[in-house]
Amino acid sequence: VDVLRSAKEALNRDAVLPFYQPKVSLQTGKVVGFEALLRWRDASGLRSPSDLQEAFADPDLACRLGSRMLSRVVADMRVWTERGVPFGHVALNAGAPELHRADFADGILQALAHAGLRTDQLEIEVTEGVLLDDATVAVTRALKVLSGAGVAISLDDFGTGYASLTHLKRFPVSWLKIDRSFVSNMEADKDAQVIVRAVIGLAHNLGLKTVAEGVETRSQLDFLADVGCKLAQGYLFAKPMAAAEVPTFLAGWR
Ligand code: G
Ligand code: G
Ligand code: NA
Ligand code: MN
Repeated sequence: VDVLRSAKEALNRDAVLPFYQPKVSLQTGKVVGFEALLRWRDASGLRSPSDLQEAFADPDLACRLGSRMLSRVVADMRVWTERGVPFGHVALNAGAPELHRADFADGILQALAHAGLRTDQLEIEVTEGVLLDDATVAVTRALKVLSGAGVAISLDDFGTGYASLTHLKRFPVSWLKIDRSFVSNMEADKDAQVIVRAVIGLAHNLGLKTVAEGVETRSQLDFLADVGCKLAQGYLFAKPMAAAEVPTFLAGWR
């Protein structure tokens, strides 16, 4: 109840905002885009979705948080575009309540069009749980409309659920994000290395591109590059940062 009230207050105070974490190409070393991660400010400081589980479990609040994130992200992308900041793309996370709304896909396409942004400048991240448990006609349709319009879909946290790649191929997913639990286990656990190598190979054979999350060390990065992973994200490159820090970050990147 407390979390719900403080999330509502944050929405009313306009204190919900995206932080941005870069995605780096393992081939070129360039930043190709950013994931937008929700943060909200309250008296105790800056808080993240792990404190907000209850708010995301409330469908109405989850949708309000999601649409606030969309408008904040689009506004940031516009500012960067006007200033010539080469941000690449932004990936927005979307949960089941948002994906079930009949106007979800159209709302995104309208927001992009209104801001004069291209559809390939935005991506949507969904968790495999959404496609396993909640893959209603509405969700499938939303993903088809978005990907058909040029908004790429990423499958987040891959490997934490029980989704098979053949099942996932029924959805218009372009990117597979290998969950950070596999990446962080790779050094200590040879099985995790075998799994990551196999998942990347299978994904590529099925026409999916791969992103590794939670990359913290140089040796994880070298292993991932060696097995052909396309992109990586993690504290090795940068922690999620405020929109205002993005231009400086990009200017200082190699
Ligand atoms: O940033 P942090 O580690 O707290 O993120 C925790 C989880 O919350 C991640 O799994 C992330 O995908 C999810 N998350 C972050 N921002 C959003 C958002 O805007 N919407 C939704 N639905 N989930 C988000
Ligand atoms: O579930 P999702 O993958 O969207 O969660 C992303 C969350 O993981 C963000 O809250 C972000 O702060 C956190 N994160 C990003 N990179 C790293 C990393 O290298 N190590 C750890 N431990 N957490 C990370
Ligand atoms: Na995510
Ligand atoms: Mn993830």
